[in-house]
Amino acid sequence: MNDKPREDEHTPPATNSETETSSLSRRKFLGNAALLGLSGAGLAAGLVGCKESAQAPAAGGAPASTPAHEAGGLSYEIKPGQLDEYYGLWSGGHSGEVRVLGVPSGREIKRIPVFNRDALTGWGLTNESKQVIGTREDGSLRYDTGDTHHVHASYNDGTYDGKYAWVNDKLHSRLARIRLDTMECDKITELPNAQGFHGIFPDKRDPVDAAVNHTTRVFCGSEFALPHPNDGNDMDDPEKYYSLFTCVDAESMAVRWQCRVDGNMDLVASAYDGKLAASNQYNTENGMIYADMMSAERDACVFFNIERIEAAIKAGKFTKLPNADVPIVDGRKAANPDPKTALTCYVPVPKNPHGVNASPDGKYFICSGKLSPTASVIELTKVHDWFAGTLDDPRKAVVGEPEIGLGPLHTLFDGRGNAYTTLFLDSQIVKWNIEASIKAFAGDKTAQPVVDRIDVHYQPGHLNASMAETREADGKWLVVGCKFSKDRYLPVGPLHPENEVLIDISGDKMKTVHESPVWPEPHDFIVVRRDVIKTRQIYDMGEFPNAVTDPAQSKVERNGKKVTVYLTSMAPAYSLTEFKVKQGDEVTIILTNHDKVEDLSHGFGLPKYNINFIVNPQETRSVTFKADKPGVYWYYCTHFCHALHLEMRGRMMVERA
Ligand code: CUK
Ligand code: CUA
Ligand code: CA
Repeated sequence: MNDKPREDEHTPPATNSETETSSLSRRKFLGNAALLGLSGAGLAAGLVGCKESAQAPAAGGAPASTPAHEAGGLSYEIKPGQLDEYYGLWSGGHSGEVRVLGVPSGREIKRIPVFNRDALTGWGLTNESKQVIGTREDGSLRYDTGDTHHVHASYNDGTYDGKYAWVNDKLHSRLARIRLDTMECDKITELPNAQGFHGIFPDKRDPVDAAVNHTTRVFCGSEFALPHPNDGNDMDDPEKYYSLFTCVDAESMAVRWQCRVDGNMDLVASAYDGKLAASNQYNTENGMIYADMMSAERDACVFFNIERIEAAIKAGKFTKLPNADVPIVDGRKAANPDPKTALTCYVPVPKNPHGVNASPDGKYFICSGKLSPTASVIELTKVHDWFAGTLDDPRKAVVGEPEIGLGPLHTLFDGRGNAYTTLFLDSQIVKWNIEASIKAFAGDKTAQPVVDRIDVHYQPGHLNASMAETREADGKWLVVGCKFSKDRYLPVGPLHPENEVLIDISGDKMKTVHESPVWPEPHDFIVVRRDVIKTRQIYDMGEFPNAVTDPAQSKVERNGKKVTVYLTSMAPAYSLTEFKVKQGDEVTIILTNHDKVEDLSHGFGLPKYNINFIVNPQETRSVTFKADKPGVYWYYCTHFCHALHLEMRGRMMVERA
């Protein structure tokens, strides 16, 4: 095993003992050497170390090939024909999509195109999807790139209600909603006055109306400061740059309000009482370059008093920017001198924190250190005390600060009082006890916060545990998203997959039971009990206002140069085996799938016109294009549907003008 001391602190220790924590105190805050680990060169050096230790068995004692249940843990094997216990909703990173995985198997079940184009489903090509994504005046997509980071689902009474999931687009600052009954994106909102829209979190109940105990808002943080309005003024004057926290209505997806802050925002969390939302801030310095962003020893976790913000808006205490009709309140410290009326509370936490997560008992938010080997435990009643004017210093809301390892990023929970934090630089997961960390912080020398640690391969970012962001956290499975897979899979050229690791957390010791490669780059995921999500297997034809409800209505309708083709499908045929249009026509094809059988989707591919989409059972989709090339074009079914699938085709004949 790997027992010789290493200088390279990115090398994952191959042991599974608590004794390493003692060495952490010598490295209280990361110096320049460790910071190098965050840069490309340092990271590469770290990965060389990873490769060596990869020869050693996985930490936790057992080689990965030992089934967990043999060692007395959970059974994770899902036999053919068996269904998984949990849905996993995964972000797809800069692929722009969301994915649905089964947990614990790790099987990818579905991809949900959101901010990307998708050749299979026609997302980004059909008129219906273009309307959701948004178009420019010429009808082209407003954007066909995106960068999804954080997926979170809607709540009722502190747990998931299976209605919606939301995901952010960091690239163009958009928030997308996915309806979970069909697992399709149904709305996208572009946030005004924002770049680097990163953290999102739905509220868990209404802070104003106590009777409403489900999600009505989604909170959005933005990482990058801008001059406002961002129209070319003040570009050389960083003093004028600032960031806005945005609240979006969960149902209408309209932007409700924005709140100006000091510093920037990164991740977002919402409290179980519905009254507080928070964002960790790594750039309280308002630096424009990274060296400036790391100059302060402490940054902050900023808390938003939602009820006060909404009351201020109701009372007309807001401003607006000329480019968007959105009320903006001022949450800067200077604008909020009296805690009893303050809209925001800035809780100081160590250097460049990353991640903020709400413990399932509703009591704490955990903010990771990133450049400090600590996590900060913030007690929410104390934040409320500060807002009530009975706590003099917001720093006193920090009630625990355990030293847990290098490069802590994200923290999740097992519902039994333990927290699990990814250590990016150490390539480990550390399990620690929240109450023990509070005792230790209060001076109890016998309290030992760190319970266990385990190696993962390599450089973990997010992690999540089953139902861990709800009151029903069940402490069974922990999934870890590793940013580097390095040597874990057959080599496939320069671009590597990421590595997802499944850890059994049901016992005292964590046990790694499974790994799988994933297409880059999931950032975050939630693991939802399968009974929470109730999907529909077929659509209702009546949902589509343009449905061709009777195959007998199939026809070509002309209105000047605009031609509409009404078409239906029923295996193994389209209702029209040929139709004629004229060169120069603007053609809209509306296709309704009349098959009512589960899993019976049809495709529609039209050669040389760049058309390819599918229609699911009882669904209607349409496409519009210019018939600019004369000739015969065989449209055909792209989605295998029937023994006569290959015969399912017809001719579009474009007559020469
Ligand atoms: S961020 Cu990716 S590891 Cu966008 Cu959630 Cu922390
Ligand atoms: Cu219809 Cu294949
Ligand atoms: Ca900083």
